[in-house]
Amino acid sequence: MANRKYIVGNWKMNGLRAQLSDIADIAAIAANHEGADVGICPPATLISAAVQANPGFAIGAQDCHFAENGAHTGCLSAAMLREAGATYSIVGHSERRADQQESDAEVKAKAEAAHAAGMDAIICVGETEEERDAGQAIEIVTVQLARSFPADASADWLTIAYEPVWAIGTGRVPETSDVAEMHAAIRDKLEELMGQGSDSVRILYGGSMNGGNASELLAVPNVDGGLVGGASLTAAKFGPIIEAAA
Ligand code: G2H
Repeated sequence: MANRKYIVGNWKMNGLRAQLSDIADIAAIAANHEGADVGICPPATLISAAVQANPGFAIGAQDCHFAENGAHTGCLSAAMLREAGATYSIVGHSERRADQQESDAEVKAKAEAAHAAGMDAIICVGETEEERDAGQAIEIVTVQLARSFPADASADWLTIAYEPVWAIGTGRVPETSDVAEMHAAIRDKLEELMGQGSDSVRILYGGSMNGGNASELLAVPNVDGGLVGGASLTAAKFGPIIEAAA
């Protein structure tokens, strides 16, 4: 049976208090499309206000630290984000893997920290353009997934996002046949890693998803939703993606 679609907006480093009205508009659209799960991950500074203004709408974090607390200037623990109202956290986004040199082991620890603090986790994996051109995409992504994979994983709290690095914010998307091949490979790897229950772990596609390509991408086997960046910043752009999923 197909999994219920899950559409998550990743606002990255975008959004001041003035943009809270966009979250309210998106939450209203989501409330009218109960056929899909929808959420927004704003910058951490907006989590608390977004939660308070939109009860029942799923607000998440874009990252969390793997440590419970301590001398990590500028970082936020999973418990802090949960206390602010986030119910899930993205971990291992390729921008963090590249900009902050996050390793697979750190991503694994972050997913476990999120779960320990009572949040769900969305683990991101994806290959670079060079790796795809070299024919290594599936090997790179499945190894990344295995090394980033948390202990005690369960579909109750874990989601995977496949985001080819070269498709992020570029307007380029892979052929649907390539998306299908990669999502099938991720599904197989999940079965190997966790056995029973792996079919229920949702695998999102991310990378230049928009209102024009969402229907086609969401129809690909094993694509259980989308992790959306630029096209999640306004209701006008995000609404059509929610509609395509619901
Ligand atoms: C991929 C995605 C959101 P965009 O990073 O996670 O961003 O949709 O802008 O490519």
